Amino acid sequence: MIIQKLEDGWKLRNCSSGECFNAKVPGTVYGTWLEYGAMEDPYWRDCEDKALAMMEAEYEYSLTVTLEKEVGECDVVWLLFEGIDTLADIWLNGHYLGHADNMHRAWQYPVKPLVKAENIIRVLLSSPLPFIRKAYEEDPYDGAPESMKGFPFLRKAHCSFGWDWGPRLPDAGLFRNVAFIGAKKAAILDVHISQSHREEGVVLSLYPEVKTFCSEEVYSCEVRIMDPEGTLTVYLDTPKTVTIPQPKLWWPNGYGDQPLYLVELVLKAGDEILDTWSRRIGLRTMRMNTDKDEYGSRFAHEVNGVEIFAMGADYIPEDCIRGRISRERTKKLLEHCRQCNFNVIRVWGGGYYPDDFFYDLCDELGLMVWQDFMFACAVYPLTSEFEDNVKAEIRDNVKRIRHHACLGLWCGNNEMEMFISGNQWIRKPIQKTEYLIMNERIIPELLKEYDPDTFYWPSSPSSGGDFDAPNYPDRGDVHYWEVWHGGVPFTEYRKFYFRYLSEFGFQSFPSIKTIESFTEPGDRNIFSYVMEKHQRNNGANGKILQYMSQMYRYPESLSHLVYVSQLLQAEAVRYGVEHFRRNRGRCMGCVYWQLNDCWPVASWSSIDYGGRWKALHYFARRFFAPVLLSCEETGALTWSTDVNEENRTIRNAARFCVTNETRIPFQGTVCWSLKNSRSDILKQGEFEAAAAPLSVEEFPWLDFSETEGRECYLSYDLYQEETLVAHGSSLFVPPKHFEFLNPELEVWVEGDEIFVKAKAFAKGVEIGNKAGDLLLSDNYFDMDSGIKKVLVADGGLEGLYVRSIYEIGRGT
Ligand code: BMA
Repeated sequence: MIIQKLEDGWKLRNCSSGECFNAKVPGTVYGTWLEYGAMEDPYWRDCEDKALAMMEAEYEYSLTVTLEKEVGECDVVWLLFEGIDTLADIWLNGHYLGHADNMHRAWQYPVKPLVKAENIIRVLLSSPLPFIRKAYEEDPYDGAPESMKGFPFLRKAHCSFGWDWGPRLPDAGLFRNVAFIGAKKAAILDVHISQSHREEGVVLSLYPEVKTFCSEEVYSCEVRIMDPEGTLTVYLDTPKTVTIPQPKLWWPNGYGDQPLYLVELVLKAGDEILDTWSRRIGLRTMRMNTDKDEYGSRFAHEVNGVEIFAMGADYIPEDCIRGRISRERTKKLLEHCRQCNFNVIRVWGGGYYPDDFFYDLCDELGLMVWQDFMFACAVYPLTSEFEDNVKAEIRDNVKRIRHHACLGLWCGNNEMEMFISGNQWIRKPIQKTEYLIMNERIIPELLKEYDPDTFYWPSSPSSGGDFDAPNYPDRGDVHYWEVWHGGVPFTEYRKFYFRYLSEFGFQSFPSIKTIESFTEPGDRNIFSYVMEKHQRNNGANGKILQYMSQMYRYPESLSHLVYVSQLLQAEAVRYGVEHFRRNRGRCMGCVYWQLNDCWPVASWSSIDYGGRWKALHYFARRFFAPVLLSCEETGALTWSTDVNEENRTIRNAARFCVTNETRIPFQGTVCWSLKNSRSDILKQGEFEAAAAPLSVEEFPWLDFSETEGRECYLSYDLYQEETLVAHGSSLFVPPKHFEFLNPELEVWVEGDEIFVKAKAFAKGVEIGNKAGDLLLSDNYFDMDSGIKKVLVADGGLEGLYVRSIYEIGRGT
């Protein structure tokens, strides 16, 4: 096919004010207005409100373009819009092409009879705001309360109307490529590739969708396969299947490599090449094991026959201003996932289907994708128009994404089965029926046709569908929100043995530099108007403080508050993940909410909008380590947090555990010591660890009931021969009650290494710099007295500082 991209020369006009700018496509209204300095940055202070008001207007894109000669000579010509956000009417040379009303679809119009040498394209974008208001007035279909009423009526990223971490910025535009596409005689519209793993190799069955425009020619297809080493094999004469002997299998990160094969189909008429189509695939089997077992039913990814413990986070759109998203930026984000031992990422259903490069990167980085369809926290009106619209959307996206090695499963929606089964948002009985028709008939039927090889799960969370106990702990996946939304302490995690956690989380503030990026000095208090505008979970700045009071002394400065909030979040999630990994087998997944932010905000993310790692992201590198040493301690937090309780009984004890998530046996030594605040050893011991592949080794309980928890802590290391694999420490009391000594931390640099010296036990050691752009091999760590070295991965070394929990609540 011949492609003429239509990127430059567009004009974009506000139809109310008449303001007009040259615009790039792909692009959006906000992106264009920001480029010309015609609006304030919507992330600055409370400027979001003005940006929202801009979306009451209509906008018009127009382009005058010369048709490329080669395209003009084609037998067919289409005008393709890969993504329109969202309500649009389209004209070519004065002829009306049609109405678009779904940002999740591609829109393509046959235009051969309409194109001329010079062409005028006009796209009128009408406002989404009156549309959803009117629809809601006529027939109220409800959804998440943080979003604008009526959002379920429009197939537009729901979170663009606001979410409990997202602002109301319903941008509009031509956010993906626009092009004239021409084809001569015949074209390959798509190819479905299905894999069968057999003894003789991997058999690929190829199902090309070829469209011919000229009946008398005889066509053939050639298949070319380039293996990961670059060796090309060509298969002639339209083979229906192709066998790859000695296949190099694709594995998720941590279990093996990610070799990729390039599959190319060449459509020919004699020697003339009419069209080519190519995609990169990975050879693997990928399913979910849902077999019944002694606890209920399993829920585990199984790749190449191996059950994988899913470790990762939920992904939301990376920016509300789409032009700020790029392949480079996504690459960095996903690399930061791989560096922290992620093997899965869940694309949450309230955003939009990511660009192709997202999935390409996941293929390369070994990140399995849990892909929600874009339905979240709502009920939807299943009229016949709506049904046709979402069917087309699902078809488009399934065909676009299905060949990717990373695709782990399709999931119907986010949290609909759970909420609807509890009658949330239900005003009339048909809404429940509409849910079932959509998620348990329409979607599975489409998948049967377009991607029968990929596992389908009706909702997240679910126990398999039919409103059968959707958030049940012993079957399927669970969203566990009692910690945070329910307000219970994070120690509750240990009371559960979920099969697969696809959401659980804890909020923190973004880094201080990120806060500075949207505030004036006078705003920098967590209860100020601006700070509350940048906290979308109602009252949650206070909730962070409330949770903080359970663990830490009161931090006097905003800088300390931010630091402690991040440590608190990291400790909470670590507490959960380590427990669930100790229960590998019964539990097979920990996907925390949430990886990233779409603007600068207080939220559950582990990487803030500025791309800065919060403490949680550093913790993730440790708690998702392929071989994890964890300590299940019992002390004040598990026995009694009330210091005034009569006859308060606390039994200090601990049990170590090695979780081996690799496919090779682990042999090593666990060394532990009980130390006082100066890090003098009071007691010590060691265990030989021999953990079989994909298994857990637990050691006996150690009793420390004679120990005064406020004065002593446990320090532990895991060695593999002479190499230190992991280090950690555990307290028997909340840090606020521990009698820290001043570690008198010192920090210095040698080459690209930073050294920290502590004169006493230091907890939550943070190293930072003036610019707030330091990325280190480790940070927010605990250290015994002594010296610790970390590597600088990125950022400057000017204005280096170091602090630890000791400093909190001491008037600094
Ligand atoms: C779950 C998600 C999101 C939400 C998050 C935090 O409910 O599915 O809808 O943002 O928790 O509340």
